[in-house]
Amino acid sequence: MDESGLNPAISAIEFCLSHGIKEYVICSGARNSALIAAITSVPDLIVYRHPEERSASYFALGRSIKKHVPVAIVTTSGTAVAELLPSVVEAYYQAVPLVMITADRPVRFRGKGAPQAIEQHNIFGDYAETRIEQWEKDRPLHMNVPLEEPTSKEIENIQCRKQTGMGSPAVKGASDSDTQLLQGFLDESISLTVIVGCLPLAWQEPVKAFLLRLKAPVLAEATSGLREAFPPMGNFDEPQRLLRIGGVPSSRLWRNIEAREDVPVCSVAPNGLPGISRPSLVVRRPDWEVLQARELPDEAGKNIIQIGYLLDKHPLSECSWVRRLSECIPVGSLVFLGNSQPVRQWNIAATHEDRGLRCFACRGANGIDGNVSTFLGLSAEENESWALVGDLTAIYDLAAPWIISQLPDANRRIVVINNGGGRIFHRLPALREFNDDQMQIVENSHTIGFKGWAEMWNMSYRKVSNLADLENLPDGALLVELIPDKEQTDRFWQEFGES
Ligand SMILES: Cc1ncc(C[n+]2csc(CCOP(=O)(O)OP(=O)(O)O)c2C)c(N)n1
Repeated sequence: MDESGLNPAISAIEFCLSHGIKEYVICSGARNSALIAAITSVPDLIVYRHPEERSASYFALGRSIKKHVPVAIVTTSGTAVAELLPSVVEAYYQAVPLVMITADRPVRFRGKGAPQAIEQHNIFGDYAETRIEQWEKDRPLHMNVPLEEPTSKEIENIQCRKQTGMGSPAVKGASDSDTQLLQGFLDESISLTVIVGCLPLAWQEPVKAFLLRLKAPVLAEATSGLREAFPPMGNFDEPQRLLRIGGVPSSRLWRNIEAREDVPVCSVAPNGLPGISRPSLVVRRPDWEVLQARELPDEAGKNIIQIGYLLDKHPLSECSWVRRLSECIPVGSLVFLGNSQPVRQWNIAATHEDRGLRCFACRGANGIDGNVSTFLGLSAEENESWALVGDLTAIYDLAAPWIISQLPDANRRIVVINNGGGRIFHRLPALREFNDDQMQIVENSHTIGFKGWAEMWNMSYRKVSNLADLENLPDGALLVELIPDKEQTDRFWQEFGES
């Protein structure tokens, strides 16, 4: 450290520049002023400002997922740092290179309980790399920067000397041993079922080409980007061997596989985790192009879910609304699917017509927090983007729209499916014996409306409870409060039969 004690701030930002980091989401405080000075000393960086670290960090996560490069979130010291944990966990499970640059008080304050000095070193534990030389951009990086109190003169003189470098690609190249392991699994498979969860964008085309060669039954979730290319044809109830590609799927097929110890499973997972507790094969980075796909017996059967008639019968049920949205969201839009039911409902009910919709979700840790912020991060350079989220999910992230005024004008539609609480719990068999009072606690039942939320952030507002209400939507940032029909929704699920 030089005399000023601010060199660590410059070094941290120069490290980021050398790795090509161009976007910085800054949550200010006094302690991180040297970091702010270092960032703003570099021309042509993209700088966002945000007063709420949790939302800000999810916004940065959305930027990083979208651009497939590291994006930095910058905070002051103290609880500001702790606010980042949820998004760091999500980034870890999604193998996203989120970079946390946190200002700290100098090392001599550690363990002393001095003001705004919490134990920040390694605060994210296993979820973030702290050794910059070990960081491989397939997980979050935490740079905790101890800083002395700066003088105004010192701040004035802060200047990064480096420009942004190209940085290396976030996704590492293929691994020969992974390719061989996966090839071995394929060669042993006489019958094989494939389930595809969230795929890194760079994987979508090669995985699609591989699956077209493989000709096995494929259940591709919306976040794989391949759902429309592989309509669900085949026997998914009784898989004999299962290949999972991408993030952990949300479908019942994957949940059931945990107990099916007779079914060998191979996961191709960017985060290297099996996603089930029993033994299975895991590979991270096979070379999709060299994999030999032995043609498997044609197992195509009936379409697994013949739900068209149920959707017609209950046109105002939640799933029918989701189908309707999947048909009327403009072609080519970005779509974010909130956790809880929207992501599941889309997988079940959305049209299989290929309308070029690009679907995203936070399925790393399945949290209902930060969903709106992640959506806004994903939406930054889009002309038309839509989020479908539950009401509690929206309530979790009320500060998210703060960022909208810093984004280019565009059609950003936040659809809150307001069913008065966490209705996913209504369908859980385990809770069937709960009485009304207990269900109220579990579901957090409420009668809150969202008009005031739209007004607070200068968004247009549209309440939707009939199909015609979705017509002629105003341009710009729009909050759609969608009120599904409760009875139709209940009847839909009863007749659909899935819990
Ligand atoms: C951060 C976090 N807290 C709690 C949960 C548990 N949880 C899962 S779904 C859910 C309810 C979500 O309600 P809502 O967003 O209204 O969607 P709905 O169930 O009505 O579709 C909750 C609390 C979670 N996933 N994430």
